[in-house]
Amino acid sequence: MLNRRHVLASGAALAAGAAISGKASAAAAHAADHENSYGGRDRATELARKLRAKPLPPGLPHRDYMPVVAPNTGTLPFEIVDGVKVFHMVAMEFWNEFAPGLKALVWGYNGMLHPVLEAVEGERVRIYVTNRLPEPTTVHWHGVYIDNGMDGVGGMTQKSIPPGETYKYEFNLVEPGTKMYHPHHDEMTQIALGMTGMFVIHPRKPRYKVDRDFSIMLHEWSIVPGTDRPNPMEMTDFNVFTMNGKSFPLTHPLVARTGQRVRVRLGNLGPMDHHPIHLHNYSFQVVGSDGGDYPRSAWQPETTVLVPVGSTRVFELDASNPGDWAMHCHMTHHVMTQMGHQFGNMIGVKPGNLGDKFRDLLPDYMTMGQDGMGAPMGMTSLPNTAPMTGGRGPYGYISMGGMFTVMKIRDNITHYNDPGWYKSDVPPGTVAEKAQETQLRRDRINPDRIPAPIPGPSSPAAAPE
Ligand SMILES: [Cu+2]
Repeated sequence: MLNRRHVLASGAALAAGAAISGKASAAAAHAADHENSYGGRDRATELARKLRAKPLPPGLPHRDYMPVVAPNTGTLPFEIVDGVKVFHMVAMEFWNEFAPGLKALVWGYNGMLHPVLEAVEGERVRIYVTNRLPEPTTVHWHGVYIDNGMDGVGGMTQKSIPPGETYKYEFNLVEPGTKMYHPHHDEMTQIALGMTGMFVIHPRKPRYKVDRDFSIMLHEWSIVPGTDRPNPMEMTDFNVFTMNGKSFPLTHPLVARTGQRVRVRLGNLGPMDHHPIHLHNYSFQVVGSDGGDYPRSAWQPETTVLVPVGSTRVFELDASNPGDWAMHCHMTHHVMTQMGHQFGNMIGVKPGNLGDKFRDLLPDYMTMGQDGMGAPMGMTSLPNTAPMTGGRGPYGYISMGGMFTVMKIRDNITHYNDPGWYKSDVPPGTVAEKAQETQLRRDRINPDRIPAPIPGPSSPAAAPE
């Protein structure tokens, strides 16, 4: 007959057995996870060996990987020659339209700002770089495990590429990840003028697949209103903020279908500022960086991910809720375009014709928002100057510009062209709207006791339709 002690003892034995098998499977999971991030000294040795080993055959889009979508920019084309993937990058100057009304001369590659280099783990790439700039340049492959002489540090690991010449970089891609590239010669000038890009190296065998894979390079610029050259001397007061070279409303939306798994790769090689990028509605998982995929145990639920200068961050989400979801930098001045910071706070002031008077002396002067700054400010007196804030939306003026875009999730779409605004699909009764007096009274709010707006110097700041 079992007594209480027996029961306790056998229970303890069962528990111990469970703990052992639990420990074993946890250890296996931990080892698998670990391999994706560190993998130990053996893996490090293996990487070094693979640098000089025979490469794997070149990977092809749609067969070996699903290409990334880089809104507003493109992916660099390649040729395959004798089992090597060949790219040709041309460093050059060209015009970029940042926002409606604002164009400037920038430096980039192949006539594009931030074009994506896309390749596959294990293959070999040969990248020609032609320098059509007025000064030497190099390309550094940021985060890429590489032969030292291919690292692109001008004067240290190679001779900088003189104007007019073409240099050749060639290496095996031994590690996948969301990497980047940029010059390592006169970085201050060349990066400030736009010479940065994403270098996406797809894994040969993905651990899992996603349905949409977006790539966005963040950048900041200093362009004095009325001028058309970004100023590389600027250290703090940037006034144009872009995603793949565009400010809202020129940023293309990120379109996905309800139910899809969506990946967003963000890179930041801007001169000085980190960008906390926020996506509305969704708690996403941060799954990797330029250091590689995070082990699943390190995935972190967030709604904002800080993308520091010199880093990439990758997040993923399950798109379960349709709508137009804003995705933007959460620094308030980074969702603005050009504005003057050097003048006083005008909130509550009656400016009259102050602006005209100041502009006689200071051509880039603009009087700033005495009723707040949510309404469009065209600054029409200045040529080549963007409005400070966003653009027209389905319900009125969107008072944000700069580093702002929209993730558009839709049910049952069959293509990824811009589906327009969600307003046309919105389920009835799900939009914030003017409260009715009967509703207020029902909910014990007395409409007669609601305070009047603050009397302003002009009529209350109404956003124009
Ligand atoms: Cu920012």
